[in-house]
Amino acid sequence: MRDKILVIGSSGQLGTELVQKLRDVYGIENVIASDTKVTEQAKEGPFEVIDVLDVNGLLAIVKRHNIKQIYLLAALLSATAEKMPKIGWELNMNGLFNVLDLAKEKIIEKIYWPSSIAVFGSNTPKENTPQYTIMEPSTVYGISKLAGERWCEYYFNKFGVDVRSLRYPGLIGWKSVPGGGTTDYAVHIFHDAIHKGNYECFLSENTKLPMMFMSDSINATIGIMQADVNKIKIRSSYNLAGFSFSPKEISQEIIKHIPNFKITYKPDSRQEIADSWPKSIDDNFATLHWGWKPEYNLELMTNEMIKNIKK
Ligand code: AKB
Repeated sequence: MRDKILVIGSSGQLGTELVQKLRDVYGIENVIASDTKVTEQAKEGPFEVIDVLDVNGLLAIVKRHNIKQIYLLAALLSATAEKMPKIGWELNMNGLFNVLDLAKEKIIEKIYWPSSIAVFGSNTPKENTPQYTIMEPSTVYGISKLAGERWCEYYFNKFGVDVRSLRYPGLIGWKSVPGGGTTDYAVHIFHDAIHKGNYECFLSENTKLPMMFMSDSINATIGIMQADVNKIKIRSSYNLAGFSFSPKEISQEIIKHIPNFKITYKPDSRQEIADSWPKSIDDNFATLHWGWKPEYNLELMTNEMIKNIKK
């Protein structure tokens, strides 16, 4: 019998596509989607309402479905967590503890927990940011992700918890829209370009950030979870890279498809967050240890986004 998988926070940008792919791979009935309220996903397969901060509710559902693997996606992202620091810290940290403890107690066997490029800060080398380097995040989200990484490694070393993690760059997909992040502009720009012909960007034109097309991030996520246990040598979180661009560079790519597209710039509080993050990432360890390789670049991603949003 296959391991039953629970995806917590499954109706967000990543969860929407991850659940579909996990169900293709493991079967619809083996993947339980869950969020804090019922969403459209409930029509597509097993779905539960879960608040990850409610330990007893979480335990009851894990036992009812005999869950063996959890993908914990529920979190407040960078921009939202700055507005609600205490709630961001509480959700991002205590949610993780509740799931780590289920594995410590041997109730579940394997955890996926996403980290982020937000673990880096202004003093980190910006280009080709190495796996091991200065890490002084200046956002609530980044601080919670860095602390979470340390706890993941601690639970692995002390209790043998099989927790695996990736430091996602900005994720770009057409099936759902992100909310509360600093890299969100890279999705909104496509919708506005197609529907309105113009976009007002909340970051300045030369703000280069690491990004990734959604299908690559799904492949990386399932790839690290399926990798042989001996290949996972980093138990904090792996650097992960796709490609990097600035608002100006992505707008130039969009103009190849929509010649009249116009972008304007009105940086807001998210500019400071973006300025503290790396411009590009060295993900050599992910390649060496478990064979990570992205497929998409800026051009291929732009083609896919425009083709599918137009549909
Ligand atoms: C955000 O912008 O907050 C996220 C991230 C890079 O983790 N997309």
